[in-house]
Amino acid sequence: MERIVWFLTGNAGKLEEARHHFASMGIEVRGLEVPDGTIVEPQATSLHDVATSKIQQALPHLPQEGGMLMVEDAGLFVSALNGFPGVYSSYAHETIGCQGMVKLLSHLVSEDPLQAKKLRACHFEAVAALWDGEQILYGHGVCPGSIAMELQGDGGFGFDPVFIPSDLDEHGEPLSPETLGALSTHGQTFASVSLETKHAFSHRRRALDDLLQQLPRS
Ligand code: ITT
Repeated sequence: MERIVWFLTGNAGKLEEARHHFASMGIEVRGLEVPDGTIVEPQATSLHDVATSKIQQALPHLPQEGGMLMVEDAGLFVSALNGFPGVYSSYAHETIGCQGMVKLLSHLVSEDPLQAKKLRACHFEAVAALWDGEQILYGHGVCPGSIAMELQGDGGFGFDPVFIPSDLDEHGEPLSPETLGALSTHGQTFASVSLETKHAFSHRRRALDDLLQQLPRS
């Protein structure tokens, strides 16, 4: 029988990415609907704590037919802003958006592209938490990169139009900004590349892989 993961998320982009990824494992991902106001986003300072709180709040709403329950919390951490917006990324995206992020960093420019990348360094981070029926398993993923000088591309969601991932080595691991990798978006943002390409780099894919490794195969 196909395994089911109920994914609590209000973000259609995240649901699509998780579906795409879990399908290869024969796991069906379904969106978990809960009445408005059921889940209170905690004022926590770590993605791990936010994810744990949401799992605990959502557990009573797991459908009778059973299955696993997953939440995944992500954020964009900008070095020059001491990690802001981090756990507040959703709010920052709703308020200042990608345009505001570019504006916040507009003073961080250099004619040297490498220096510019370093000044505008950031990373996406994701924590996926999954209730497997007995315990909560956690997966963690990071994707380093830099903030683009302007919005680019119309795919993806959230801060994708301003996020340029760092290159990857031949094993798919991220490299420091000065190193040219085996896989590169050549300065393109996540919003300018295919979902497959985003997945090769993405914090979400890494967090979900980390989680999948902890699940029994059947
Ligand atoms: P949930 O209902 O699942 O919590 P959310 O949109 O609030 O959906 P997160 O808290 O995980 O999602 O992420 C916070 C924000 O960080 C999100 O709204 C985006 O603006 C940004 N973000 C997270 N992952 C991203 C990605 O892969 N690409 C672009 N932006 C991303």
